Amino acid sequence: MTSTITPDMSVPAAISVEEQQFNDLLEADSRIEPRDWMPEGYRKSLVRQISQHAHSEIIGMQPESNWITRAPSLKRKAILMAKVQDEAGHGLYLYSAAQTLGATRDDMTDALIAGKARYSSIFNYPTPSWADMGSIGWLVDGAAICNQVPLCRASYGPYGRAMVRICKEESFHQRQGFEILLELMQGTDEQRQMAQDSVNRWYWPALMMFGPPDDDSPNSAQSMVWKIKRHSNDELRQRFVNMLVPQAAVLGVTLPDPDLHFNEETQQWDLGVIDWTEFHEVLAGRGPNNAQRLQRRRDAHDEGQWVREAAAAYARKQSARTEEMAAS
Ligand code: FAQ
Repeated sequence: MTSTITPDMSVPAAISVEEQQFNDLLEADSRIEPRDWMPEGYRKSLVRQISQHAHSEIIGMQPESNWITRAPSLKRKAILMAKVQDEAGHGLYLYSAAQTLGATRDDMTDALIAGKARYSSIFNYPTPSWADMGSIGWLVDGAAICNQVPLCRASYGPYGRAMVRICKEESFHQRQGFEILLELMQGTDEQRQMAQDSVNRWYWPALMMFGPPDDDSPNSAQSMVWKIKRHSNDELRQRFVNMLVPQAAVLGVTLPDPDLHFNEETQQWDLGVIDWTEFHEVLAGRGPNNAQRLQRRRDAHDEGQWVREAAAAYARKQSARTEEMAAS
């Protein structure tokens, strides 16, 4: 045990050598690796955030996969298919990162299909038009990048490293969404209308992706001490809006917030009031598509049962063969 002297030189708090090493690594902005000692709360918080993030990527495949068969050209279809596959890959990196903390893939999947795990609120909204593929790329992937670039510096090594690759791919996703909207905005009146209608529907839910306001965000303070989160929810939301305004001008779309205005003093774009009731309704499972998203995930899990069984049988055979060869 070592003891630390508290700033007021009062009762010294005793902490273990391992905890001191953990604190030193954080202080030095180094990475915590799976072999390192870590407080149980740190491990739990990471499993919570990383598994929610993984579930978001997997459920997030559904709103777009809806359009793969209906994309307006072969090229658009190939791009969309590649994007949706990327999201599956992101889910896999993230589940793997959570597994390094002792979480099992089966437990995480069971929690998701039982409706006990969270995933991002944004994926409970419908995609009735092709322009929604543009809005998801521009707004949803755009918000994801704003939120996730700082996570590349998350203190937990496997999470931070997974985020580096994910962010590179999200950047491509964001640009392809922007380009879909740009093409629609340069098209007919009907296409412009379709793009604007889609932006109107996705703008506010995209702002909600950053999580509740700072004074209603129970996990933020501790996550920031542990250097999992580097910025608060409101800070990142503000950064996102500042980034969107000039991009909306290039596209020629209007952001559906009549109160949005530039604040000369702060040099930021002040936004109107977010409807947090809607956010809490979606989190409580009462969003437009919650039931459908979960049902689809359950069906996919059931339909994949034979694949999991076949893979397990193959793995058993391979290890029996390896053992036989080692024994001979
Ligand atoms: N939806 O105390 P905080 C993507 C929950 S990936 C649902 O502020 P925290 C890629 C929160 O979990 C999108 N739940 O929590 C893609 C907590 O509940 P708990 C996902 C939300 O963790 C693009 C409670 O509210 N990205 O888009 C949401 O400090 C296109 C209190 O909140 C990530 O997961 C929400 N929006 O901050 C895929 C990024 N917001 O666990 C396909 C990593 C909050 O106490 C197509 N995660 N909650 O029961 C994070 O950065 C953080 O976890 C936050 C929330 C910022 C999401």
